[in-house]
Amino acid sequence: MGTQFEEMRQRLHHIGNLSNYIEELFTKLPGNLISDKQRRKMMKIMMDDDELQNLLTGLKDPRPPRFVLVGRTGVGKSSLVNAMSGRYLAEVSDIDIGTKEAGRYAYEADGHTFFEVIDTRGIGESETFDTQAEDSLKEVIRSFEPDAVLFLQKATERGHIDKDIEVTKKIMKKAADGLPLIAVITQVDELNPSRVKEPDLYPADKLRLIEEKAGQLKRLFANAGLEPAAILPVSSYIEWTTGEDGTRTIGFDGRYGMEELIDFLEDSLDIRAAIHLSLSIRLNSVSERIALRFTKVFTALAGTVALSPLIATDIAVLLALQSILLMIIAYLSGRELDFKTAREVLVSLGGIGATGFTLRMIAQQGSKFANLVVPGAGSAISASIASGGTFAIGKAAIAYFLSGADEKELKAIVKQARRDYEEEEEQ
Ligand SMILES: Nc1nc2c(ncn2[C@@H]2O[C@H](COP(=O)(O)OP(=O)(O)OP(=O)(O)O)[C@@H](O)[C@H]2O)c(=O)[nH]1
Ligand SMILES: [Mg+2]
Repeated sequence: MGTQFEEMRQRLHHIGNLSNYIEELFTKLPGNLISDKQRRKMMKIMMDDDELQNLLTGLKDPRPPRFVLVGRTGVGKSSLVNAMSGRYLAEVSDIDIGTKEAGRYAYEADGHTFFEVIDTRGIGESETFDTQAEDSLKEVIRSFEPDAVLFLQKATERGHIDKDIEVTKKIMKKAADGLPLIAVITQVDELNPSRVKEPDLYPADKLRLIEEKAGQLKRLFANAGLEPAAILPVSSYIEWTTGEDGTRTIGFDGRYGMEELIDFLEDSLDIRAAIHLSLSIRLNSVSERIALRFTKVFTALAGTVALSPLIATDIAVLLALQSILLMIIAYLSGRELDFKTAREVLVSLGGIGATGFTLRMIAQQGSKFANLVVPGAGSAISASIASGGTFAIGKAAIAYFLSGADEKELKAIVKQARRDYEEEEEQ
């Protein structure tokens, strides 16, 4: 898949092993910043945190997303998979699953599997899809352990939608209970005026038709007692250009709604599948996305740390935690996992007053940082200040290390992060 991919995959894998060397990271903090007792307590809090452990597992063992695709022949299942990945993938028959209504496939390019799917294209048309066929399909789907069910319906379809929804209902109930059901309205470019293929140029009328379709499908699902996790209209329209060596690249890009679909999948799939998805199709922004995940996890951790009686009054503990977050984000940008890089950004943010007194203090302390005096009980940090500050620091570090923002931009980002955090707190 290319060296950039391989490098990033290894970098993520390395961070995934964080549990193994968290202790080592703590030792990279300057001496007597925090006591041994605090260090042990902090380590325990981190090791016990499900969100953090979950994220680490995903980074260590990414695997292709597994979808059950429900949609008739020609609805655009294969095209959707290509459109999501932006590549012309090979549909490889994976194993014979012994039912004629469905097949299991891997979508591949350059020896890399992007997705694994069970394609149920045959069900709708089949006259022989009886209880027995249903049961065997149920077993097949269960052992496949899908991440989600994708229901596909053409935007221009008028017939048999009810029947397709019934089939979906059966599948959900029998084999996919509790999984996200994502309804995808395909080929929206074919809605009037169908000659307009350029998504940015869709006229208001076309956009209105798209919205109507989504509303209509939602009602049909509701009538059947089903509520999809999302209803997403897309166009997978791509004109491929074939090169001399037979490889296909995008000639004309008419994709619509694809970013929304991928965003939704990243948020709702199992973490290992979500990270594989980011890594295979959003390589350029994957480090930023992972950094944001870490920022969220550490934002919650900071709250827990601030509430822990052992360390509640100690600002240095919060700094230690934030430093580790910074080391991780710096590492995602390709730098060393060391305290020096973390401090570099803490100090530069201190200069712009990022998180109020916390950072100004470090900036002033400079080389005396190691001797930071434990503030008295009066300066105990509340959980919400600890979390808010950590969130702002994470966002600023992402901007600094990964987007190369300048000081002015950083200021705005930090301000925005604090507002975002406060808004979320209020909800
Ligand atoms: N205009 C337009 N055509 C599309 C779109 N998606 C798919 N098509 C076309 O519709 C036809 C069927 O698309 P496929 O992706 O092969 O459909 P499928 O669901 O995989 O079909 P089976 O593999 O037979 O089950 C092809 O000619 C595609 O080029 C789209 O978003 N817009
Ligand atoms: Mg197909």
